[in-house]
Amino acid sequence: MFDAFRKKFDRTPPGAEERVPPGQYVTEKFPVLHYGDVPNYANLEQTWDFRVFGDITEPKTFSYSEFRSLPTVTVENIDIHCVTRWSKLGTRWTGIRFSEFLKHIPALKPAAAYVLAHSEGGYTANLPLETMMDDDVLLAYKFEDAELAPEHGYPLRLFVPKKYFWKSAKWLRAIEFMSSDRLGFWERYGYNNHADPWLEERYAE
Ligand SMILES: Nc1nc2c(c(=O)[nH]1)N[C@H]1C(S)=C(S)[C@@H](COP(=O)(O)O)O[C@H]1N2
Ligand SMILES: [Mo]
Repeated sequence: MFDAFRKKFDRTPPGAEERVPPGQYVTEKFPVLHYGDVPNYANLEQTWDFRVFGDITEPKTFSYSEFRSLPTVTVENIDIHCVTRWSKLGTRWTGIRFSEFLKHIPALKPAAAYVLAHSEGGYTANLPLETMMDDDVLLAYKFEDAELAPEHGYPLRLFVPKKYFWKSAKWLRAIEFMSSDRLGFWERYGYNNHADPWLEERYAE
Protein backbone atom coordinates (compact mmCIF):
# COMPACT_ATOMS: atom_id res chain seq x y z
CA MET A 1 0.00 0.00 0.00
CA PHE A 2 2.81 2.33 0.85
CA ASP A 3 4.47 1.48 -2.45
CA ALA A 4 1.29 2.21 -4.40
CA PHE A 5 1.05 5.60 -2.71
CA ARG A 6 4.61 6.37 -3.62
CA LYS A 7 4.12 5.33 -7.24
CA LYS A 8 1.25 7.74 -7.64
CA PHE A 9 2.95 10.80 -6.21
CA ASP A 10 6.66 10.13 -6.41
CA ARG A 11 8.14 9.14 -9.73
CA THR A 12 11.70 8.72 -10.73
CA PRO A 13 11.93 10.70 -13.97
CA PRO A 14 12.79 8.48 -16.95
CA GLY A 15 16.56 8.24 -17.33
CA ALA A 16 17.20 9.41 -13.78
CA GLU A 17 17.47 5.93 -12.26
CA GLU A 18 21.26 6.11 -12.10
CA ARG A 19 20.95 9.22 -9.95
CA VAL A 20 18.98 7.44 -7.24
CA PRO A 21 21.10 5.60 -4.65
CA PRO A 22 20.10 2.10 -3.50
CA GLY A 23 17.03 1.96 -1.27
CA GLN A 24 15.88 5.51 -2.09
CA TYR A 25 12.75 6.76 -3.88
CA VAL A 26 12.33 10.11 -5.65
CA THR A 27 10.02 12.77 -4.31
CA GLU A 28 9.08 16.12 -5.82
CA LYS A 29 8.02 17.39 -2.42
CA PHE A 30 10.44 18.83 0.11
CA PRO A 31 9.82 16.91 3.33
CA VAL A 32 10.65 18.61 6.63
CA LEU A 33 12.57 16.55 9.19
CA HIS A 34 14.13 17.63 12.43
CA TYR A 35 14.29 17.18 16.13
CA GLY A 36 12.99 20.02 18.33
CA ASP A 37 11.48 23.41 17.50
CA VAL A 38 11.94 25.73 14.53
CA PRO A 39 13.76 28.85 15.75
CA ASN A 40 12.05 32.17 15.24
CA TYR A 41 14.45 35.10 14.70
CA ALA A 42 13.00 38.56 15.13
CA ASN A 43 16.04 40.63 14.15
CA LEU A 44 19.01 38.78 12.73
CA GLU A 45 21.42 41.67 13.26
CA GLN A 46 20.69 41.54 17.00
CA THR A 47 19.86 37.90 17.70
CA TRP A 48 22.04 35.94 15.28
CA ASP A 49 25.76 35.59 14.73
CA PHE A 50 28.03 33.00 13.21
CA ARG A 51 31.08 31.73 15.04
CA VAL A 52 34.18 29.71 14.17
CA PHE A 53 36.23 28.25 17.00
CA GLY A 54 38.34 25.26 18.05
CA ASP A 55 41.53 24.42 16.15
CA ILE A 56 41.88 27.88 14.60
CA THR A 57 44.60 30.44 15.35
CA GLU A 58 41.90 32.84 16.62
CA PRO A 59 38.14 32.41 16.97
CA LYS A 60 35.97 34.78 14.92
CA THR A 61 32.35 35.92 15.04
CA PHE A 62 30.39 37.31 12.07
CA SER A 63 27.29 39.46 12.36
CA TYR A 64 24.51 38.62 9.91
CA SER A 65 25.42 41.46 7.53
CA GLU A 66 29.13 40.60 7.70
CA PHE A 67 28.29 37.02 6.89
CA ARG A 68 26.03 37.92 3.98
CA SER A 69 28.68 40.17 2.45
CA LEU A 70 30.97 37.16 1.86
CA PRO A 71 31.24 35.98 -1.77
CA THR A 72 28.40 33.68 -2.74
CA VAL A 73 27.82 30.99 -5.28
CA THR A 74 24.85 29.01 -6.63
CA VAL A 75 25.12 25.28 -7.18
CA GLU A 76 22.62 23.67 -9.54
CA ASN A 77 21.18 20.31 -10.43
CA ILE A 78 22.24 18.79 -7.09
CA ASP A 79 20.55 15.66 -5.70
CA ILE A 80 19.84 15.27 -1.99
CA HIS A 81 19.25 12.01 -0.13
CA CYS A 82 17.57 11.54 3.25
CA VAL A 83 18.25 8.44 5.30
CA THR A 84 14.44 8.03 5.63
CA ARG A 85 14.67 7.04 1.92
CA TRP A 86 13.48 10.07 -0.02
CA SER A 87 15.72 11.64 -2.61
CA LYS A 88 15.08 14.96 -4.32
CA LEU A 89 16.77 15.49 -7.67
CA GLY A 90 18.02 18.63 -9.35
CA THR A 91 17.90 21.17 -6.54
CA ARG A 92 19.51 24.62 -6.56
CA TRP A 93 21.15 26.22 -3.53
CA THR A 94 22.92 29.52 -2.91
CA GLY A 95 25.37 30.42 -0.18
CA ILE A 96 29.03 30.67 0.70
CA ARG A 97 31.17 27.80 -0.54
CA PHE A 98 32.90 26.33 2.51
CA SER A 99 36.33 26.28 0.83
CA GLU A 100 35.86 29.99 0.05
CA PHE A 101 34.70 30.70 3.60
CA LEU A 102 38.04 29.43 4.93
CA LYS A 103 39.77 32.33 3.12
CA HIS A 104 37.78 34.79 5.25
CA ILE A 105 38.62 33.40 8.69
CA PRO A 106 41.92 33.16 10.61
CA ALA A 107 44.23 30.29 9.63
CA LEU A 108 43.29 26.86 10.88
CA LYS A 109 45.77 25.12 13.14
CA PRO A 110 47.63 22.34 11.30
CA ALA A 111 45.92 19.78 13.53
CA ALA A 112 42.41 20.70 12.27
CA ALA A 113 41.04 17.65 10.46
CA TYR A 114 37.31 17.47 11.38
CA VAL A 115 34.45 19.89 11.87
CA LEU A 116 31.45 19.86 14.14
CA ALA A 117 28.51 21.92 12.89
CA HIS A 118 26.59 23.52 15.76
CA SER A 119 22.95 24.50 15.32
CA GLU A 120 20.56 26.63 17.31
CA GLY A 121 19.12 24.45 20.08
CA GLY A 122 22.10 22.12 20.35
CA TYR A 123 21.86 19.89 17.24
CA THR A 124 25.28 18.92 15.91
CA ALA A 125 26.69 17.05 12.91
CA ASN A 126 30.31 16.01 12.34
CA LEU A 127 32.27 15.81 9.10
CA PRO A 128 35.88 15.39 7.98
CA LEU A 129 37.42 18.70 6.87
CA GLU A 130 38.34 17.00 3.59
CA THR A 131 34.66 16.34 2.81
CA MET A 132 33.85 19.98 3.59
CA MET A 133 36.30 21.10 0.88
CA ASP A 134 34.15 19.67 -1.96
CA ASP A 135 32.88 22.32 -4.39
CA ASP A 136 29.24 21.50 -3.61
CA VAL A 137 29.53 22.09 0.16
CA LEU A 138 27.89 25.38 1.12
CA LEU A 139 26.90 27.46 4.08
CA ALA A 140 23.54 27.87 2.36
CA TYR A 141 20.93 30.57 2.76
CA LYS A 142 18.80 30.18 -0.37
CA PHE A 143 16.92 27.25 -1.84
CA GLU A 144 15.65 27.66 -5.43
CA ASP A 145 16.50 31.39 -5.34
CA ALA A 146 14.41 32.22 -2.25
CA GLU A 147 15.61 32.68 1.33
CA LEU A 148 15.37 29.40 3.23
CA ALA A 149 11.97 28.73 4.77
CA PRO A 150 12.06 28.69 8.60
CA GLU A 151 11.45 24.91 8.68
CA HIS A 152 14.29 24.29 6.20
CA GLY A 153 16.91 26.14 8.23
CA TYR A 154 16.45 29.92 7.94
CA PRO A 155 18.65 31.90 8.01
CA LEU A 156 21.52 29.46 7.37
CA ARG A 157 22.11 25.76 7.03
CA LEU A 158 25.00 23.54 6.20
CA PHE A 159 24.65 21.84 2.80
CA VAL A 160 26.66 18.64 2.20
CA PRO A 161 24.79 16.84 -0.59
CA LYS A 162 27.17 13.88 -0.97
CA LYS A 163 26.17 12.69 2.52
CA TYR A 164 22.76 11.67 3.87
CA PHE A 165 20.90 14.87 4.62
CA TRP A 166 21.10 14.66 8.44
CA LYS A 167 24.67 15.99 8.08
CA SER A 168 23.22 19.19 6.54
CA ALA A 169 22.56 20.93 9.85
CA LYS A 170 19.74 23.49 9.75
CA TRP A 171 19.81 26.77 11.74
CA LEU A 172 23.60 26.69 11.70
CA ARG A 173 25.27 29.00 14.23
CA ALA A 174 28.88 27.82 14.49
CA ILE A 175 31.59 25.64 13.04
CA GLU A 176 34.07 24.03 15.39
CA PHE A 177 37.37 22.78 14.00
CA MET A 178 38.72 19.66 15.70
CA SER A 179 41.89 17.60 15.58
CA SER A 180 40.02 14.35 16.23
CA ASP A 181 36.53 13.26 15.25
CA ARG A 182 33.63 13.82 17.66
CA LEU A 183 30.21 12.37 16.88
CA GLY A 184 27.23 14.63 16.20
CA PHE A 185 23.61 14.24 17.32
CA TRP A 186 22.43 11.38 15.06
CA GLU A 187 25.87 9.82 14.83
CA ARG A 188 25.74 9.28 18.60
CA TYR A 189 22.30 7.67 18.24
CA GLY A 190 23.52 4.95 15.91
CA TYR A 191 23.58 6.56 12.48
CA ASN A 192 26.62 5.80 10.35
CA ASN A 193 29.43 8.30 10.73
CA HIS A 194 30.36 8.24 7.02
CA ALA A 195 26.77 8.50 5.72
CA ASP A 196 27.51 7.89 2.03
CA PRO A 197 24.13 7.27 0.29
CA TRP A 198 25.78 5.33 -2.57
CA LEU A 199 27.26 2.85 -0.09
CA GLU A 200 23.99 2.83 1.90
CA GLU A 201 25.84 3.79 5.06
CA ARG A 202 22.67 4.40 7.06
CA TYR A 203 23.42 2.94 10.47
CA ALA A 204 26.55 2.29 12.47
CA GLU A 205 27.80 -1.28 12.32
N1 LIG B 1 19.35 21.76 13.43
C1 LIG B 1 18.92 20.62 12.87
N2 LIG B 1 19.31 20.35 11.62
C2 LIG B 1 18.90 19.20 11.02
C3 LIG B 1 18.09 18.27 11.71
C4 LIG B 1 17.71 18.59 13.05
O1 LIG B 1 17.01 17.82 13.73
N3 LIG B 1 18.15 19.78 13.59
N4 LIG B 1 17.68 17.12 11.08
C5 LIG B 1 18.48 16.67 9.94
C6 LIG B 1 17.80 15.65 9.19
S1 LIG B 1 17.64 14.13 9.96
C7 LIG B 1 17.39 15.83 7.90
S2 LIG B 1 16.79 14.56 6.96
C8 LIG B 1 17.45 17.17 7.27
C9 LIG B 1 16.11 17.54 6.71
O2 LIG B 1 16.16 18.79 6.07
P1 LIG B 1 14.82 19.40 5.53
O3 LIG B 1 13.84 19.45 6.68
O4 LIG B 1 15.18 20.73 4.98
O5 LIG B 1 14.33 18.45 4.45
O6 LIG B 1 17.85 18.18 8.19
C10 LIG B 1 18.92 17.79 9.02
N5 LIG B 1 19.32 18.95 9.74
MO1 LIG C 1 16.95 12.66 8.27
